[in-house]
Amino acid sequence: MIVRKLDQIRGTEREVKAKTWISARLFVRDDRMGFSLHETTMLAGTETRMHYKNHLEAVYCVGGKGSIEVIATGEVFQISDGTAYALDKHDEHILRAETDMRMICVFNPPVTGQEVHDETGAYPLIPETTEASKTTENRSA
Ligand code: 9YT
Repeated sequence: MIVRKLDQIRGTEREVKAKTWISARLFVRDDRMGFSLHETTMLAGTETRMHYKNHLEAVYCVGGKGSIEVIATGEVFQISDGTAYALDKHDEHILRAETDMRMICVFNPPVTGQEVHDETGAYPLIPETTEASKTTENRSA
């Protein structure tokens, strides 16, 4: 059993701050669940273009409001507490936050926690290390 609290993640390397968002990674690849679980706050008044070519992502909004634009179709969906979306086609999209938006995100494959958005708004796939080194990874971080 692994139990984590946001309070334990704030201010550590598992909390990543970008210009338009702050994300706490509750579970990452090292936890060996097959997905990663994040709480991302999209900051009020910002827009973020993303394209996760290498990952599937599902997002559930539990606070705040804004919208998502699907680049391929031009569709815009309003997002508020209780709205979920799945980027099942690796959809390129723009998130616009009217207020701070509290988003619970799941990534498959899991992120390692070290990724940064590349110039296209994607995260690279980071190759697994050897079996030997996996056993020495720190699960308590
Ligand atoms: C809401 C959203 O798009 N979250 C993406 C994940 C976040 N950028 C992170 O944890 O890296």
